[in-house]
Amino acid sequence: MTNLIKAALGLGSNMGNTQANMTAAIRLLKEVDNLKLIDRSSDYRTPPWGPIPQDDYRNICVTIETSLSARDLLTHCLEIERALGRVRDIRWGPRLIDIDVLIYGFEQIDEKLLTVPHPRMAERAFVLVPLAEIWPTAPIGNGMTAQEALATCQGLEDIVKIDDTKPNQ
Ligand code: A4P
Ligand code: MG
Repeated sequence: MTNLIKAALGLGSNMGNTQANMTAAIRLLKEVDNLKLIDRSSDYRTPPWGPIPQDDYRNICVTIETSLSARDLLTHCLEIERALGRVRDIRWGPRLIDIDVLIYGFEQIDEKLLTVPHPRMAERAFVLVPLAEIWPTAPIGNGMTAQEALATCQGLEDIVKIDDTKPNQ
């Protein structure tokens, strides 16, 4: 692969078997040409963010290296969401799987269908905690790293690492 870009993806699931949904999403990501998975964070149980009452989420982040353009990367993420049966209805509503492009190198992209770095990342503990675990120096925008943003982020205490060897987590 030439011209490799390091990127980060955020994955969330709060419907069905969330562990199986994550595993399936990772498997499909690994099958994408010109995309190499570098790191996967732990899984975290996180309270639902936003105006819609819904179940807790399982959130993870992964880092990848890719020669895909940012737009093609997003297209693959959306295809994987579709392949896993995601139906888009309510914005910010419950979902089988959501895959967001958090970071794509140092690029700033502001297009109709793609904004990178992900605009709501800096205040979301459910993104920053898994991201900082695997890529503390991740450039999340405004000259900040993931690790630095954690210092001012609210709700860190509600982000709980999941131990899947124990039942009912
Ligand atoms: N889009 C633009 N930029 C991006 C990007 N960087 N990555 C566009 C991915 N997509 C991007 O997304 C709508 C459109 O956003 C896409 O088609 C793409 O062109 P969507 O996934 O259909 O809609 P959504 O996810 O409901 O909206 P949005 O604004 O992406 O929601 P968020 O911000 O992802 O929030 N609480 C917890 N604890 N954990 C979660 O993971 N997730 C959400 C969804 C709400 N609450 C949550 C969680
Ligand atoms: Mg999304």
